[in-house]
Order: sequence, then C-alpha cells, then structure tokens
Amino acid sequence: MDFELSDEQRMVQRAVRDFCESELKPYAAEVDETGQLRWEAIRRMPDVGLTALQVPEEYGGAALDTISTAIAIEEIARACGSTALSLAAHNGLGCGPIVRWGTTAQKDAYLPKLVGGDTLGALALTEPGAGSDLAGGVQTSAVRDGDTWIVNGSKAWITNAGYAPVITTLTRTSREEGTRGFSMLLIEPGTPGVTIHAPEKKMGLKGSPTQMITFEDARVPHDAVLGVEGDGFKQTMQTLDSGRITIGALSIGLAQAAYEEAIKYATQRRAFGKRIADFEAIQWMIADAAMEIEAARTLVHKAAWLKDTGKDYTKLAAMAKLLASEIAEKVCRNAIQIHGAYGYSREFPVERIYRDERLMTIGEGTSEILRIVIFKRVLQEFEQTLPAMA
Ligand code: COS
Repeated sequence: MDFELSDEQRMVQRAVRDFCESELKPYAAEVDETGQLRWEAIRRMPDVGLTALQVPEEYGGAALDTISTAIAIEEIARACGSTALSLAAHNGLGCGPIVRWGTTAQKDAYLPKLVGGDTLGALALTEPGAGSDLAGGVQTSAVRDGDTWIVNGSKAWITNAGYAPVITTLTRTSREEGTRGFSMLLIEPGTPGVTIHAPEKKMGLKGSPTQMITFEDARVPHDAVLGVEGDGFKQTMQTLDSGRITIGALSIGLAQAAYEEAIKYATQRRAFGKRIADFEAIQWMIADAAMEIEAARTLVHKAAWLKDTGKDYTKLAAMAKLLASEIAEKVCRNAIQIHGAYGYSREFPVERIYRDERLMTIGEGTSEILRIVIFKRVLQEFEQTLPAMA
C-alpha cells in the first residue's frame, strides 16, 4: 500500500474540494435550517462525477477506485454533512448493489436515471423492529404469485427514499431457509401499494431525508430480483462492508471540518492577554485531533485499498468505521469545547457538525455491532494460527 495519493487521487481531491467549497460549504447552515438539500448543487454534481463515483464509464460513471471514493465523500462531508450522507447512500447503497449484481436490463433501466443528478439512490434494509439484527428481525415478505412478487411490510430510516427512482429492498422470500431466505428486490416507488412517508425529525443531518416506507400488497415483476434469489443477506453484508468504508470517510470529513474550525477560532480568540491557541490545554486538544484524524484516515484508506486489491476487507472496514466515527465524536466535542459558549450557538458551524456527526457511530453498523464483527474475525484468525503455534 502506498502512503502517498496517486496523481489521479490528488486530482479527484482537488476537483471535489473546489466544487464543495463553492457549491456546498456556504450553504451548509441553510441546508440544516431548512431541512432541504441544495438541488442546484446536486444537479451539477455529474460534472465532477459525484453522482456516479463507482459506476462504470459505459453508464456515464466516474469508475473511481475506493480510495478516491473515500476521498470524495470525505471532501463532501467537510463541506456539508447532510449532502455527504445523501451522496454516500446514493453511491454506495443506491448505485453500488445495482452495479455489482444487476442484470444488463436492470443496469440499463436504472443507472442512467441514477447518475443524472435529478434523483438519488436508496437501499431499504432496516425495519422498525430490525436494525442490528437483520437476519432475525426482517419481516418484509415477498411471496411469489405467478409472474410477480407480492410485497408486504415496512422499512424504516431509509435515506433518500423520496428521491429514488428505484429502492433496492431486502425481503424475506422464504421462511425456511435461514439467511438463504432473503432476496433483494428492485422496487419502483410509484408501484401501487408502496407509500413513502414524511421525513423523520432528526437531531442532525437534517437536509438528508430519512423516511419510512410501507408496502401493502405491492406487486413487482418476478425479474425484479437483484442477482440471484436467496442471495439477499449475503449481498446486504457485502454492501455494508463497503458502506462502512464510506461512513468512515464521512466521519473523517466531519472531524476535519470541526478541527479546522477549532484551529481558526483558537488562533483568533484571546483570553488572559494572549491567543487561546497559546495555552497548552488547547494545544493538546488540537494535537490529539490531528493525530486521530490522520490515524483514522490511514485506516479508511487501508480498508479501501484491501477492497480494491480484491482482499478480504470485512474486519478492516469495521475497524475503520469504528475508529473514524469514535474519533469524530471526540474531535467534534472538543471543537465545541474550544469555542466555549460560542460553540453551543448555531452561529458557529461546530454545533451543526457535532449534531451531524452523532449518527456515525450508529448507521451502517453501531459501534457495538462493529466490535462483534471485528472480534469474530480476530478469533477466526487466531484459531487459524493455532496449528502453526502447536
Ligand atoms: N460478507 C459476506 N457474507 C457475510 C458477511 C460478510 N461480511 N458477514 C456474514 N456473512 C454471511 C455468513 O457467511 C453467513 O452465511 P451463511 O448463513 O450462508 O452461513 C451469514 O451471512 C450469517 O452470518 P453470521 O450468522 O455469522 O452473521 P454474523 O455473526 O457474521 O453477523 C451481525 C451478525 C450482527 C454482525 C451482522 O448481522 C451485522 O453486521 N449486523 C449489522 C447490520 C447493520 O449494519 N445494520 C444497520 C442497517 S443499515 S443502516
């Protein structure tokens, strides 16, 4: 693994940063206040590849590697958390599974609509009673009836649901077959029986809509299955592995933004006759933030590199998301601390960034679940080395 970005990766970073500095960052507070994404900016995103980060070129995509994708998401998050969450979900959860498992007909039907900048993709896994325990908890059922599936159930906390031309939905297609009893179905939101509910009222990431979906005898064609029937759970786990790299990158972008604001404030604000940046208490918080952001970014890039080189990256993706989201929590908290009372005010961005960051230790695998994923892999690796140690 190379510790320097390639020329191409650096170019991606430059182009995305320039775009975000002018199109997103100045409007981030407004997006938070109004609860609306800035569609004017999203419609321009195809020009810089942001709506099709890992979509093949034949579908108008940027076909980026995973490190470049992480860089792009980090840069968006550095500018606007809400936009970053919607774009992370769009690219990784909306486009990703269709690119990976879709038939040519499914790709032809949906990718052009998804990459054009007028829609955002969505994946529906979670349910009111199933978040961490998807295998045990998912109740949404799809029952075969001739040439169709009849879908019943509900999905919760679905990012971009109201903007998606198609919602890739995890359903139970068989009760008997354990984790082989799940399939992903590509469901168009206009299908009779599908209702997309009003956005949830959230603590942060307010511009990124999070919605409940209900299915009442919604009929979808039999060929709406993504990939192979029965592969839905495995596809979910693989999509989450990849999504965890993205959420790690998003966490770093938020931490980086808060850290930059903290340095700016600490070098301007004066107390006891000098800049507060001249006090050791402040210097230590900033030094720790610099170190932790660097460490988390390195881990996110390593997980991305493992993915790009075709190696197993489940453990590293879980570690990267866990570390990045937990350091983001600390960095954002300390950025407020450095700002004092001003940090608690909506006039300074650190208040919003802190609220936005709070989701990162929850979505796409809570910190607790990620520790389970890591421990399982650590134990497997240990057991594999036992014969050699005996
Ligand atoms: N890639 C591919 N397949 C995987 C996988 C991965 N990363 N992880 C598990 N699987 C497969 C296993 O191989 C197993 O297949 P079989 O049933 O054919 O043997 C199946 O999935 C179930 O595996 P297992 O029972 O071992 O599950 P785990 O203990 O590995 O996973 C947890 C359990 C709780 C860790 C897992 O369900 C999980 O990650 N849950 C969190 C889900 C989540 O992030 N929810 C947020 C919703 S989206 S915002």
